[in-house]
Amino acid sequence: MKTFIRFFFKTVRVVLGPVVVLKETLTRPRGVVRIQAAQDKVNRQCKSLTLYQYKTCPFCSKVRQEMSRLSLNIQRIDAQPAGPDRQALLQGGGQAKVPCLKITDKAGKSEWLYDSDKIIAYLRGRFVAA
Ligand SMILES: N[C@@H](CCC(=O)N[C@@H](CS)C(=O)NCC(=O)O)C(=O)O
Repeated sequence: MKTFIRFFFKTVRVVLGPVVVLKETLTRPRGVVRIQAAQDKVNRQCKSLTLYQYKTCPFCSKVRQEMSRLSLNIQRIDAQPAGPDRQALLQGGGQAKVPCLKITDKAGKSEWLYDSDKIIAYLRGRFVAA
């Protein structure tokens, strides 16, 4: 069953991937404009965040659009190819699933947040009024 679901999503990504990328490019929101000091503060906060994603994943696209809307400069890591980044996602978060937001606190402890809706809710809760 798990293999079937992975195959299904892989097929959807291959077929619909270019559409997802094109739609994202054409509909990318303008992004909030903050005064420089506020944007600098947000940029510093974003340094503790990393988005594990695939370029052609529609759920990742949804999160990236929200990042654009909120003007968040969050590092994006392509976790699709087998390799150290995908391995880091699997080891840290427990699943090779995207999107996943890695949130690192001041003590260096990381939380791995899965699910596009939860990630978007987290970003809005933290940055909408920033
Ligand atoms: N409900 C989840 C769905 C996420 C999802 O299914 N992601 C797919 C990529 S489109 C995935 O990571 N599949 C596992 C894989 O490709 O190995 C969300 O909204 O984030």
